[in-house]
Amino acid sequence: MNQPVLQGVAALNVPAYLKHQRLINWVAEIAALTKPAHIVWCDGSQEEYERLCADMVAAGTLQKLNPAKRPNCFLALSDPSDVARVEDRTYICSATREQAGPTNNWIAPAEMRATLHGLFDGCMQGRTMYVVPFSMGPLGSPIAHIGVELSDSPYVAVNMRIMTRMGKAVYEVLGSDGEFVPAVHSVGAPLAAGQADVAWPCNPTKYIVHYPETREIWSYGSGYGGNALLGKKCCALRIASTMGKQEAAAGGSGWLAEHMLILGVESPEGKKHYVAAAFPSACGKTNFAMMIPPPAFNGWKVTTIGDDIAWIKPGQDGRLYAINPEAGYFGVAPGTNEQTNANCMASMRANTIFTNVALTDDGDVWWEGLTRQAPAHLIDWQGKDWTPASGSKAAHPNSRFTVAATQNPVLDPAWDDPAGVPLSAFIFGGRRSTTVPLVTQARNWTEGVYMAATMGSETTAAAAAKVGVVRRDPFAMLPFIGYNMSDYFQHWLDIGASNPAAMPKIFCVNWFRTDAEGRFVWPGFGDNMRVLKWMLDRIEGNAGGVDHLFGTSPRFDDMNWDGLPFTRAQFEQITSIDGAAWHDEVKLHDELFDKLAYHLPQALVDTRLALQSRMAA
Ligand code: SAT
Ligand code: MN
Repeated sequence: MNQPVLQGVAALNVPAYLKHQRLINWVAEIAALTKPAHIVWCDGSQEEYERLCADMVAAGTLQKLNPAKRPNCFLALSDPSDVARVEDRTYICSATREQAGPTNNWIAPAEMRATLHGLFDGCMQGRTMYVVPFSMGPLGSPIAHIGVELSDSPYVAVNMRIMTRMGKAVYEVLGSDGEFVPAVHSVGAPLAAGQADVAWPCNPTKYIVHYPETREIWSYGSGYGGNALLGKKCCALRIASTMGKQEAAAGGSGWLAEHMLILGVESPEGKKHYVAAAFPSACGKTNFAMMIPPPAFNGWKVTTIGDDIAWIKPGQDGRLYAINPEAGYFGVAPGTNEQTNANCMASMRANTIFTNVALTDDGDVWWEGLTRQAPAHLIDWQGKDWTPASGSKAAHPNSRFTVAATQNPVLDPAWDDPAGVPLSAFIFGGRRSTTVPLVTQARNWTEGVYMAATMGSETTAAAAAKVGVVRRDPFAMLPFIGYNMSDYFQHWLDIGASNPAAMPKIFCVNWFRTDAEGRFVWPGFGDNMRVLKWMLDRIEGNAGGVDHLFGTSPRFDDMNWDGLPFTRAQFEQITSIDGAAWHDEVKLHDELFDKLAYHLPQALVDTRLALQSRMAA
């Protein structure tokens, strides 16, 4: 291979096994721009992972946890300013503003390129640039896509190894001319000669930028989660959603990249269904994906395909097939415990990277909700002494664990199947303390798309913004659609129209209604199995329900209550439909549709009109 010579920066040192000249040239070009002191081509090996972790321990970025309590586990504490996705700094730089649509930040590509060129010039000085090849989806699967992330963060390199199929084998799939998504990431903190590093370098200026036309990702200034692990939200949702739409526009069937968990549920008789469920960030997707059914559901099994992202394509038979493009979980720690998610607790007993949780005196981790009683002393997520009297949170509300899917004791046997699994249902769930009932089935595809499109949710700590305000979050994809949202709605309608009889049934759920004291009424977690069971019975055609304004919901007697002391009055509290509240709710749908008027599908407008006339009747 031709090894471009770099002026004044690190030698490229391209490994002999790499046969892709375009990729090599791109790495050379980015190195010439960013000027790293060293370049490391990640091979994805265990040895490399251990070496990078040891380097980060030496640098103070990671702390090794007590091997007797958490073998091969590490703790990273971020800069206090770098703890979540930055939606207001996230851009979709398509050729025109209309292509990005009113829900995305947009700057003309040429202008953004000029800005980023300035920021990236020399931004890796004094640091190592890691070349991180990754596959989203099983290596070589026809559904999978390959990306390469260039990052000056070793934390990113090791997290990407857990979260994706990362390493040398990716180059074999790429061959000498395969397509890949180029992704450039810098923490934006160059080091002058002799300048000491900090534990978590980052920059107050942040840019998370996507160019859908060229399928490029550029991320600057943050080392955290979805801002920096570019295979996840940036590639597997924003770029991939655009790809799925583009393929439809080019005359193919098109496909969907969705913010959905995928789970398998098997009855005691051995009948198995797969369902995909969309919830906004930090609304319990990981818990739902690893759910343990309550004792009364003896013999029922829930297994995990994925906990955050689904890529979904029509198969030969017209049904929709889903894969999980990821290989690990980057889940929210607070609230996770042996009662809420025992499978998750088992997953993170070893080989886990924790970020922004608290450290116990015996070298283990702790977060709010892990135990009923907090330890008497901790080091909090900001590295400070903490006691229960401190009055602050010991773990950041968006603190996370990174763990390989293969550590999940209920991993579905088909989780790595390149063909994907056929879906029987889509579930859409928001976090709403009022208004939206426990569960509703859409009477047809269009009604289901309407439900998903108008979904609202109270915001969580996963994004750097005000928490707890209701915002419209269509399909739980507001921060993740890489193109115009109205075109995305149309894409969903088109996929449904391709084979209506074979489509999954659509449901919307709300686990989060509260009582007058603000307490959740629905027990959630394993008891969500009761709702899932009603859905499966509906799919099989043997569960009752009652039709109302916007769909079909179970009556108390349509659900299985074995082993749960849940009263009719409580059921009423979480399923009642308050006419006045719905009047206001539909006004908010109107506001959303006004905002999305350009290209808004007429079918959704008609659905809203029908809803309004039912309300008036
Ligand atoms: O985007 S993150 O990976 O940081 C978390 C999320 O929003 O789901
Ligand atoms: Mn997510």
